[in-house]
Amino acid sequence: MSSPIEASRNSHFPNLMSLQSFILREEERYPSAGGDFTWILSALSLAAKSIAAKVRTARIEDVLGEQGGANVHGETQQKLDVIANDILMTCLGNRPSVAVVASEEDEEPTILRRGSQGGKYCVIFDPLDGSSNLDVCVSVGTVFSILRNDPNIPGAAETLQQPGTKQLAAGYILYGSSTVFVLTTGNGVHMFVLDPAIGTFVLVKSNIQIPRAHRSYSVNEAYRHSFPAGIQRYLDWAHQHDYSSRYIGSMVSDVHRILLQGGVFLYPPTKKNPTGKLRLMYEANPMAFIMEQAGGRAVVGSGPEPDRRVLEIEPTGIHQRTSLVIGSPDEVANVLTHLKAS
Ligand code: P6P
Repeated sequence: MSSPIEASRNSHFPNLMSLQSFILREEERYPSAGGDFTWILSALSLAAKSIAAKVRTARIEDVLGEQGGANVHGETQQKLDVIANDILMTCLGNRPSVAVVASEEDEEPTILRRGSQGGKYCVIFDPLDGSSNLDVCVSVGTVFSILRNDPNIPGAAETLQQPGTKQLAAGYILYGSSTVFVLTTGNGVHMFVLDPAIGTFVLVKSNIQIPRAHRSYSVNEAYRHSFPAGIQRYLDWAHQHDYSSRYIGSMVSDVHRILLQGGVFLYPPTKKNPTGKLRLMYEANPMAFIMEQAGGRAVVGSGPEPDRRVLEIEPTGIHQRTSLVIGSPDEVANVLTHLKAS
C-alpha cells in the first residue's frame, strides 16, 4: 500500500498538492516548529489571494493611480500600494507567532508582540513592487522575508537588521498572467499557481534549478551613461555576443523570468541612485535567497568587492538600498569578469 504522499504523486491529479499541505509536509521536517511557521505562510497565502483579487479588478474598482502621498523613500504611493500593505498587515497581525512586521510603505516597523507575549518571527515585505506599472496592466509582485525574532534586542528595527543569510524563508507572489507564489524555506525553491476555480495555490514545480547560462540580460539601459565602467564594458561584450535584452521594469517579473529561463538581472549604481535602487531587506535579500537556493548567484556587482554575496551584507537600516547582479551563475560570472577587468 503506497503512502498518502506517494499516492498523491502517482494520482491522475498530481497538481493537488496545495501550498498549505506542502508547508505542513515541510514542517514535519522540523518537529520543534510547532505550527507557528505554517501559520505565517498561510497568512501570506491569504493576503496574496486578496491582493490578487484587488489587482485584477483595480481598473473596475477605480483604485488605480496615485494615493496622493509619498512613501519613506519619497516615491509616489499608488492606491494599491496602501491597500496591499493594509491587507498584509491585517493577515499577519492575526498570527500570534509574528512579533514585528515592516514594510517598504512604513518608515518604522510595527511591533505586534515582543518578549513574553510570544512572537517568534519577524516579517518584512514590499507589498506591491513595481506598482507604478499597474495603470498599464504590467505584472507586479509582493516580496517577503521571514526572520527570527530576538526578544532580547530592544529595538524593532535592530531586531530586523540581520544579514540575508539569517532568513528562515523568503518568497514572492507575482500577479501576472497567472498568480504565482514562489517560496523557499532553505530546502529548495518551489512554485505554486493560484487555481481560481478552487481558490488554492497548487504546487506546479518543485526544486527549481536556474539554467547555468542563457544569453539574456535585464537592465534599464537608459542609465547606461552613469553605470560603472565595468558594467558598460559588459554591455558592449553582450551586444557583440548575440545577447537578447528583456526589461519589464518590475523586478519580481524580471527575476522570475530569469529564475525559469536563465540570464542575468542588473541594477547597478546610477547617478540618481549611487548605492543602487533596490532595497536590501525586502527586495534584494529575498530574491538572493531564492536565487542561491535555485543554484544561481546574487552579488552586489559594484564597489571594491563586486563579487560579494548580497546575503552577507550587514544591514544598517531596514530601508537601505543596494546594487544587484542576480541570475545564472555563468551569466553573473560574465558580468564580474568585466567589472574586475582593469
Ligand atoms: P527603473 C519598481 O519601482 C522597482 O523598484 C523594481 O521593481 C524595478 O526593477 C525597478 O524599480 C525599476 O527601476 O529605474 O528602471 O524604473
